[in-house]
Amino acid sequence: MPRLLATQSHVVHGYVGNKAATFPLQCLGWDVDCCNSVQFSNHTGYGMDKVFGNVTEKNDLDQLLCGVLGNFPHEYDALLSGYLPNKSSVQCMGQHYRRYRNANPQSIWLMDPVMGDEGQLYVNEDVIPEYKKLALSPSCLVDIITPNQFELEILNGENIGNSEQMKSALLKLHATIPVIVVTSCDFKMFNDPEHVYIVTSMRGEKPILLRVPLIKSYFTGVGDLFSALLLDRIYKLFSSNDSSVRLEDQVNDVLNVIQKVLKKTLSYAPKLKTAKMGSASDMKDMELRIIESRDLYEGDGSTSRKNFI
Ligand code: PXL
Repeated sequence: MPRLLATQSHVVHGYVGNKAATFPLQCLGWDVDCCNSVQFSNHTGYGMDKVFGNVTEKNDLDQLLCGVLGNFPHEYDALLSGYLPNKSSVQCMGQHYRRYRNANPQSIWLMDPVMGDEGQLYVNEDVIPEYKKLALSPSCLVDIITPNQFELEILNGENIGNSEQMKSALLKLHATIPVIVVTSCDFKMFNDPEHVYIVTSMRGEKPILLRVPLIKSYFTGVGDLFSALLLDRIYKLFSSNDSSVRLEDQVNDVLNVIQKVLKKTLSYAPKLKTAKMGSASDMKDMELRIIESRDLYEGDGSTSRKNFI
């Protein structure tokens, strides 16, 4: 059974961070260990006046990661990192994961550099230089990174307005990281508000563009579910010696699963509607139906390339 360490949010109610990642990964046969970067009552989309709980203090996060990686120095096949609220939590995760990954070269590390979306930051600004250091250092040991376009622009220090600029941002990041999946591009770049565009890029190969129909609502935790499922598929891709299995097919498969999970989630909402961020009842209706989707995570093995452009 493959084993994974995930460092990201815990929410008591609902499904983001480790709550969105753990059960799907367990369904896929992973033994999942969780280190919680925050413990909140619910996700922040409910409105900051409705979020209770705490950020895991620097010393506590350090102790937890020191303890688990000290006690079990060769336990994990994969490392996953997601939402980390501030500079010291990014630094702490980075130091421990780097050390582990260096001592266990067969393991893989997926880093989702969660900073914000569509021009808006939703973590402390001081995480930016830390993520830049982690992702761009010549001794970077991250295997897979999953920024959205806004996060890629932050890492790159330049806006991306066309496909040439996208290619050059990818090339720059490939100097340190072999696999990049840009999880959503600015729709203005494609003049197509009906679809979400995704770029998958393997170092040394031509980037590939995929798109899926946009479901007009406001879901939270989709990125966390995406990174968990992608890590599962990439781990299996790297461990199989079958060279006909390709990254873009794995990403395509994960996108199909996510679409089904979102449709399943909508099917339980009282009425089909567009949820608004900050509305507590809308947020509750749009909590991902992680349990109800249990039969979807494997994917259907479909080789349909309908999402490819
Ligand atoms: O990645 C989504 C996420 C993770 N963690 C917390 C959040 C959110 C999105 O709102 O509030 C605490």
